[in-house]
Amino acid sequence: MSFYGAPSVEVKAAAAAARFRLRRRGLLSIVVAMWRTPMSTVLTKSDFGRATDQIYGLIAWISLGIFVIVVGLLIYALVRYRERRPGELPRQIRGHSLLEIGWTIAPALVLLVIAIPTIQTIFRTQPAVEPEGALEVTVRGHQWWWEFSYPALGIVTANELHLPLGRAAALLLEGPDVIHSFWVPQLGGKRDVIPGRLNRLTFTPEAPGEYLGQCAEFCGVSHANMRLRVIVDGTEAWQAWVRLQQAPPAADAAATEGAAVFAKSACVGCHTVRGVSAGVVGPDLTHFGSRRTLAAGLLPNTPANLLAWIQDPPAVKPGAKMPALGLSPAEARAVAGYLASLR
Ligand code: HEC
Ligand SMILES: [Cu+2]
Repeated sequence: MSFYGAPSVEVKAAAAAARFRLRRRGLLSIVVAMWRTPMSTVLTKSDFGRATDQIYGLIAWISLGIFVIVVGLLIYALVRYRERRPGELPRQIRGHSLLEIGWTIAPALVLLVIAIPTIQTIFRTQPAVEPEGALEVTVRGHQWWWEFSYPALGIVTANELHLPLGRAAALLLEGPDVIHSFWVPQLGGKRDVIPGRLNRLTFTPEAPGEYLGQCAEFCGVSHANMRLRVIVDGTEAWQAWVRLQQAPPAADAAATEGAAVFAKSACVGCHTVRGVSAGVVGPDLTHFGSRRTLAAGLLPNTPANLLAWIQDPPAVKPGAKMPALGLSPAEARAVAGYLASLR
């Protein structure tokens, strides 16, 4: 399978279809695409997002007002002072103090009107203390994947952050290597993840769904492949997910061969499967089979993708910190089957 060679037939066909649609519907389709984008900052689904959106809205209305005033004055001047007789100039004004003071103060006032709610919102969205009943999650940015741990629940997972609907999530951001930035546009806020420093991001998800995110601070060769998703669950789905994650890993009885390969390979040095190994270099794999994606949202978690990954990670994801371990095809298939069964 080639991920970085020439684009595949499907990719070319999809691009051609998109170009065709674009030509047919032109501007409208671009507007629709912007509106439907899964990473839009203006289609917010959290209190934090709404707070920043209100400022966008205010700025947009102020800008519209200024636009109307400026264009109105421009049209007035064009008509009122147009050249009536050849060579005739309107009365020239220079050094009109009132005008000059006016057009200096007006922009300053506009900035002030924008600054007040902006500063208020910055303080409001950075609470010094966690809101009552918040769910605490430690987010660790690694080159090039995300680790999520829920200290109160004893859960550790990667790349897919599950949160309960309507409950404040208090994220504590830190990282072991370089600076990353946690960004899920629809949930609002972009926050740097800085080694040696604990940053906080607090928001309350307001609609169930799956929200895409992306590392937003260049962090090396696979920065663009450092994606994440936040899955906001209703009460039942959330409780079911917590129960599943807290349960011990439940490998298929048929996967004993794969379990043996895992246990005797280098895998155990880098990965945790609760009760089996305790590596911390790579993602916790205790319930890997329950994840939708692989390698920080790069690929859907399918048997074929998993096999390709286990055989040669850097071929799938440039620079990946998991080396190709030279497993035989049979071993790779067995261990892939074992991991997929860890639900
Ligand atoms: C040197 C440490 C190291 C070793 C050894 C290692 N891995 Fe990994 N593994 C990683 C790292 C780091 C990642 C995260 C890569 C990324 O997404 O950028 C990873 C990712 C993975 C993932 C994807 C997890 C996810 O949720 O996206 C799987 C599956 C996996 N490894 C399986 C294995 C298996 C099976 C072995 C043994 C054959 C193994 N790993 C050996 C470090 C290692
Ligand atoms: Cu990055």
